[in-house]
Parts: sequence; C-alpha cells; structure tokens
Amino acid sequence: MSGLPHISNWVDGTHALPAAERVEVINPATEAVIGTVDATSRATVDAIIQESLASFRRGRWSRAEASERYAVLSKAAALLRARIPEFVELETEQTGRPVREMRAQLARIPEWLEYFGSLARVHAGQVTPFKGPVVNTLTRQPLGVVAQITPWNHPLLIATKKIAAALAAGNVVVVKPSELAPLSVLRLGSLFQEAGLPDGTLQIVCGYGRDTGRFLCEHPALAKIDLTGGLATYRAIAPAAALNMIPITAELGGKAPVCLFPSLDVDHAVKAALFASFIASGQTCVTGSRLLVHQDIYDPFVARLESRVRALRVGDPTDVHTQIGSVISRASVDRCAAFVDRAVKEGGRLICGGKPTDVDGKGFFFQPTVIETHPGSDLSCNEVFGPVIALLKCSSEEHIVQVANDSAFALGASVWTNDFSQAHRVADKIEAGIVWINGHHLNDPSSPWGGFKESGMGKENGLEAFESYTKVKSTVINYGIPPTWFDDEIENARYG
Ligand code: TXE
Repeated sequence: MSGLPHISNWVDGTHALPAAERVEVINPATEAVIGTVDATSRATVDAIIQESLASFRRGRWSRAEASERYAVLSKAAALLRARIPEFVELETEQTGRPVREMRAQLARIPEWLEYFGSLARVHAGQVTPFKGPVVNTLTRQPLGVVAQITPWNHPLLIATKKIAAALAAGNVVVVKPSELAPLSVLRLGSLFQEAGLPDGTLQIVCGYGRDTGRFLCEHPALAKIDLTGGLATYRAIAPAAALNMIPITAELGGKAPVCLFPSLDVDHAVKAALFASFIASGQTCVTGSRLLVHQDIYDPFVARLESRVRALRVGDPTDVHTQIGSVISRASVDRCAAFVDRAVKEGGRLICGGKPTDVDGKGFFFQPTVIETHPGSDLSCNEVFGPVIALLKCSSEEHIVQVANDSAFALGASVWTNDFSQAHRVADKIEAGIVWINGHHLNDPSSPWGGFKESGMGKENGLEAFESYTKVKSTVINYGIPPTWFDDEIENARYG
C-alpha cells in the first residue's frame, strides 16, 4: 500500500491526521487501488460532530447574511467550473463510468451551487393574516449540524446538490461520501475554503457505511439526515434517528417504468429505451429498468432493440468512444449475474447480453442485457442497479399503467408517445415522484427530485430541498392588545 495517495478527512478547514484504519478505493475498470481514505472511528465522529456544533453556535455561517452565502456559493460554482476536467478524470477513475457521461454530467454541477446560492439571496419570509393588532412574521432558520450520506453512482453530483441546499440555508454539513468513490467529494473541502466558506462549516468524513456512517447517523446532536442509498441503509439508520427525533430525507431505490406507445416511430422508441436504461450501466435510481412496450410496436421494437444493444460499445471508460463502462464492484457483477439466472429460471427469454465481461482481462464489467419477462417476476419487481433490463409486452394503455404502478418503488417513470392526450392521461395516473413525458433522466436544480413508496421521502432540488434544511420560526408582535386578562371585570379581554 505504500506509495498510494492517502486522502484523510477534511475537518475544520484542513486535512486531519490520517486515521489508523484505512479504506482502499479501487478503480472498477482496472481493479487497481487508486488511493486510500480514512475509516473513521466512533470517537473521531463524535469529536467532529461536537466541533461542528460549536461551529454552528459560533454563527460565523449560520448567522451570515444571505448576501454572503450567495457570494460564497457563487464563487464555489466558478471554482468548480474552472476545475471540471480534473474532476471528470477522477470521477471516471473511481466509478468506471465513461468519460463521455462524466463530462456531460459534471459540466452542469456548478448550477446547483448557483441555484441554491441564489435561493438563499432571494428567499423571503412571510407575514400571516393574524387577527387583531398583531404582526406575525415567519422566518426560516438553519437547522444545525446535518449529516449527508452519499452514494457512489454520481458521487459529485449527489453530494453537491445536498451540500449546496444545506449550506445555502446556513447549516453546518458533515458529509460521508461512499467508501467506494469518496475522492471527488474530498476535493470539495479546499474548494469551498477558497470560495470563502468559514472553516468548520463543511466537514468531509470517510469510512464504511456500517461503521462510520452508522456512528454519524446515531449521533443525537444531528438536526437532519439526508441519505441517498439503499432501502436497507434507510432501515438501518431510521430507528436511532426516530428515537433522537432527527428528520430524514431519503432518496432510495427505484424500478422506473419506460412506457412506450404505438404512436412512436420504432427507431425513436428504441433510442428512448437505450437512453433510459443504460446510462451509468443502469446504476442510477431512475434507471429505466422496466420497458413496458405496447403490443402494436412490440415485435419490430424488440428486433431493433436487440441489434442496438448488441452494438453498444462496452470498454475502457477513459476512451471517449466508450458508451458503457464498468459497474462499481465485483459484488455488483455477481448481483447482475444472479438476476439473469433467476430471470431465466422463471421463464424469462434472454434477448441479449447476460454475462460478465472485461477489458484486457480486468475490470468489473457486465454486458448490457435485456430479458423478456412477465410482471411479478423477480427481475420485474426488484432493483438490479446494473445493466440488466426487464422487457414486458403490454396489451393496452390501461395494462401499461397497471404494470407501471404494480411496484413497491415509485421514483421515476417515463411516458413516450406522440399522442398529446395520452401523454397527459398516462402521466397523471402513474405513481412516481418524477414523471417525464418524452424524456428520461432530465434533471435541474430547480426541479424537486424524490420518490414515493419504498423509493423514499422528501425531496432533493428546488425550493422543497432548501426549505427542508430550515425550520420555521413564528414571531408574534403585539402592538395593541393590553395584558389586562387578570385585571378586575375587564370586558372582551383576549388571551389567544
Ligand atoms: O448502497 P448503500 P449500496 C440502492 C441500489 C443498490 C443498493 C445498495 O438499489 O443496489 O442501494 O447499494 C452508506 N449507516 N442505491 O450498497 O450501502 C454508505 O457508506 C449509515 C440507490 O452501494 O446504501 C454510502 O455512503 N450509512 C442509490 C451510502 O450509505 C450507511 C445509490 C449508500 O450506500 C450505512 C446507491 C449505515 N448502516 C444505492 N450503510 C440511489 N438512490 O441512487 C451504508 N451506508
């Protein structure tokens, strides 16, 4: 391990002394260890939270003017924009996602800092219609020290959207990036410092979820937990958070239906399916993992889909021509293979793919896979989080809606049709936190993002996310009701 860069936690404006235990970070496309990060102990987590609390109470950021928060977040956006190529390289290295995807995704991330900085600057309080000679103001205050648990699939995007919302609202943030891809988030510490964020306002703490993540989420001094991860992780952290009265925003899994109707040109429908299903090798919470295809276009659709999927360029993520990179780990390859096995045993028909693959004998790759199956099968119901897609033939619009909604998840869904009325009708009936019409994956800092049912609760993005990082304070200012209640024989005295 000697010679490998070790990046220690970012705490109180500097890289802390390295922890005794370390986590190796692996490039999933080459299997090379590319660095190590801290496996932070409970004692260190506790000390960081105490220091974060002190930082919040000192008020250097929590009581900063809105104009200062705007200025810092805007500067951070500019600094990040100037360093995108360096972050793209790192993100590709630690996730195995094609450089082509990372360039497109990262180019937009500064917008989250600009949006939430602007929101901080323009957000106004309210005055209620309180009865009588009273002015009641509602103002929003930051919550305190918030914990953010972020995943490996879009490491920088997801961390930045959460950090931007929380900082804009004046909180102190303790973020724990995924142990599988923590390196880009660790670079945000010095970037925010350069932007003028007071030290001790953004703490970046690394380690395994089952240890460091758990130690963090069990701490009673937190004011909020914001998680993007699996349902099992939510269930692991929820009991302690409930006892400690800590609210949770949870962005969990999905099984997004891609609803394809006969008014579409078949070629267009296939392009829609490829885009929805195979970005990030299917490792996003809104992956179009169920293709619900109307029977009137089914046969030509399947023929065309098969030839396009077989032609996808799987390979070295650093090659600009590569369309499909690796998945995140060997465990992920094994999970994809197990899904294929079960799907075939349940009577599914393998259209294409279905096997692990590699680049020059290395890497955690899995072939883009499509399996014709039936509603109710393991593959139709459970999240793969990889490039293994369920294909389902549906007999009618009603059938498509019924199959789309027959899921424990309800995060993303897309409806593809040239029939205007059908688009609205179907979108209205689909149970999902985000429904796209003639699109998929479309995302903007202003657009609330989050699911229903087992896909989670609360929202990232938008005013909803900003306000979820605040608490409402009601101040009641009396300018005309005398405190005469216990005087003798007073008529029309008011106490409420
Ligand atoms: O996520 P984990 P994994 C879903 C997807 C995937 C499944 C598991 O279905 O197959 O989750 O993926 C931290 N206390 N999504 O195992 O473990 C962990 O360290 C506190 C959907 O990679 O949930 C990491 O920082 N923290 C999702 C973060 O949780 C804990 C993206 C996410 O990792 C913890 C990722 C604990 N007990 C997975 N256990 C999306 N919505 O995009 C883990 N963590």
